Amino acid sequence: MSTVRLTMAQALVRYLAAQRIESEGQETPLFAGVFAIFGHGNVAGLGEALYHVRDALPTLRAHNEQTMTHAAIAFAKAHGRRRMMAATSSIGPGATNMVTAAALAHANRLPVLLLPGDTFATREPDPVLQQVEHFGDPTTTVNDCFRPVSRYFDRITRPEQLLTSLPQAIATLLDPEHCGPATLALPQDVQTFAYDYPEAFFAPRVHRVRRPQPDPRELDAAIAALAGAERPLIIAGGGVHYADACTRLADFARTRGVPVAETQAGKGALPEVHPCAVGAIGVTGSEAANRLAEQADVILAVGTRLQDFTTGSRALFERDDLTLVALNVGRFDSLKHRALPLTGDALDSLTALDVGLAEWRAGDAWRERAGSLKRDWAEVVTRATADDGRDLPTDAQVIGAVNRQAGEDGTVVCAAGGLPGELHKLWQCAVPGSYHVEYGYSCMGYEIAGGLGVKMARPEREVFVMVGDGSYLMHNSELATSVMLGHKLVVVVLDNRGFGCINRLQQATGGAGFNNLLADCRSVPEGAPKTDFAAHARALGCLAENVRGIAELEQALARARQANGTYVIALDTDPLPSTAEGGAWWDVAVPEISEREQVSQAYAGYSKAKQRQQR
Ligand SMILES: Cc1ncc(C[n+]2csc(CCOP(=O)(O)OP(=O)(O)O)c2C)c(N)n1
Ligand SMILES: [Mg+2]
Repeated sequence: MSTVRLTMAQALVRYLAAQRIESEGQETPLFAGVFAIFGHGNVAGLGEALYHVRDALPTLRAHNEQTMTHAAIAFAKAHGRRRMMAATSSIGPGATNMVTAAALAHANRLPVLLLPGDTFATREPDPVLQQVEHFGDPTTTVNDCFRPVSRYFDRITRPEQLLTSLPQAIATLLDPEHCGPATLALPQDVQTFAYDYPEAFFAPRVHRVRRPQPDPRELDAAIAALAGAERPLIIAGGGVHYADACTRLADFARTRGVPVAETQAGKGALPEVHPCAVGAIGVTGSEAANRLAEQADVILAVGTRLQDFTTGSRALFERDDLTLVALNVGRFDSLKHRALPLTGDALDSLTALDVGLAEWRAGDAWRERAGSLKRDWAEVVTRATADDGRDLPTDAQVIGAVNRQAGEDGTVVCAAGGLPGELHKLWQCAVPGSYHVEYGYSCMGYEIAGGLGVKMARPEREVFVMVGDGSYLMHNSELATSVMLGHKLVVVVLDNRGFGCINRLQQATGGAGFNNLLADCRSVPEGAPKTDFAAHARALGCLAENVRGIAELEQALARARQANGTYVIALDTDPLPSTAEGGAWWDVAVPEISEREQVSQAYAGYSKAKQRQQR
């Protein structure tokens, strides 16, 4: 067996560069690159190794470990989990900065390879700078924080461990069911140790994402359930996109007249103009989808985790007389909510259902009802998103302006605040891939970094990041990365002077306005200063302007589209209004007792709503 003598870090990057993926007849490198922030925990070992493969596996310098990893995750999502990136940090704070991003990837079932540096395996110089000492357990390091937020975790304490661990890490990243972050903690000394690796380990390897087939008996049961349905509804989740099943689902729905509602991750599976598209479902759902969910006799949930925002905290559609069929690539998700499970790939399973269902169609009255609810909802959207000339526009009106400017080739990116709910209700998708909202972990500060990852994956699309003042102030430094790398973003900052959505939630639960809007926060007598977002963005190298009202915003958006660099537009918005129509109850626990009368009232309403919740 011929061998090659390499350090562990050199072997690691050589292996990564040799991995390829075949998708839709095209073969590309599996890893588009490595986001890296170096420190003593990775610069000498992994850093030196990355330098030598920088053409095959580019290294990209970012500004914060959490947000660079968000960018890597967004890249993978925009590629339908078929291409991905790695992210490497030093030890200690650099590594723990990535933990939040690992959790985000974990919740959203998205692949990212995390390579945090780790303390010396030999322990010879202990305690090293940034090492947290664990008195009772010297095998523990801060990188153990990655365990609960990784689908695969290993600490490489000997160079030869790569031979068995790396293929498992890659397999996890590509597994449609177990997909999520893979973490290889890399002690800084072991990164530099040399070993005679078999040459064959580095042979180019072409991967394909598996399509697990449904079990014939589960399929028969699902067909029987659907074939007896008069009032069926489909809920499309992110799995529809990842299985590349959007067109198949659109065809299935059209021929059988089944209305399709979408989760946050599923939004855009059907273009808004599709006759069966009835919009968003759940807490931030359309009136059309939610009424249909209440009245359906069979719901086919495809590729969704059925989280509380989708199920209205289990009070929207979980009735005893409803049959829920859960088509999901993962057993974990297809068994939730007492569903009839159909575990398998969404594309192939939809095809199998289609064959088995022969001539079955939804009832005429049901199809007409769906059509008329859809038309009613379209009027709500038009009304909510129209400019009425006010000085402090609503989030909905800003969404209207951005949506008009985004057109066919724009993708909107968002994650936290009041915007995701309004976007879910109101954004009109032209094609799959035009809507990218991270609402599994809903992590403030994902927006700009996520936009960067989307733009890297889909350079042909104009990426519109919509971000609140709170999220912007939490994480904005990857704006500088977007400028440095030449990946253009159009960023719209909605400045409502605080955490608008949490302020509304506080009021809805009977709370006093407290610690959310800047006006309600402890501050110097003259109040918190107004942030000049345009000046801030310009300082980071962006083109930027502050505008007032929707008319000015529309003009600025047109300028931003023409520009060839990252362009930030900030405007003041009203923190109070949100679209009242649509939506469903959301379970947010209210104090059972309080000195505030408003809290007691809220609790009474809360207890009543709880009664509708199926347990
Ligand atoms: C990292 C993180 N911390 C806290 C939260 C809870 N949270 C959700 S939205 C929000 C406020 C967001 O403020 P902003 O971005 O200005 O949006 P707005 O609510 O004003 O629309 C907070 C604190 C979160 N989602 N993520
Ligand atoms: Mg805000």
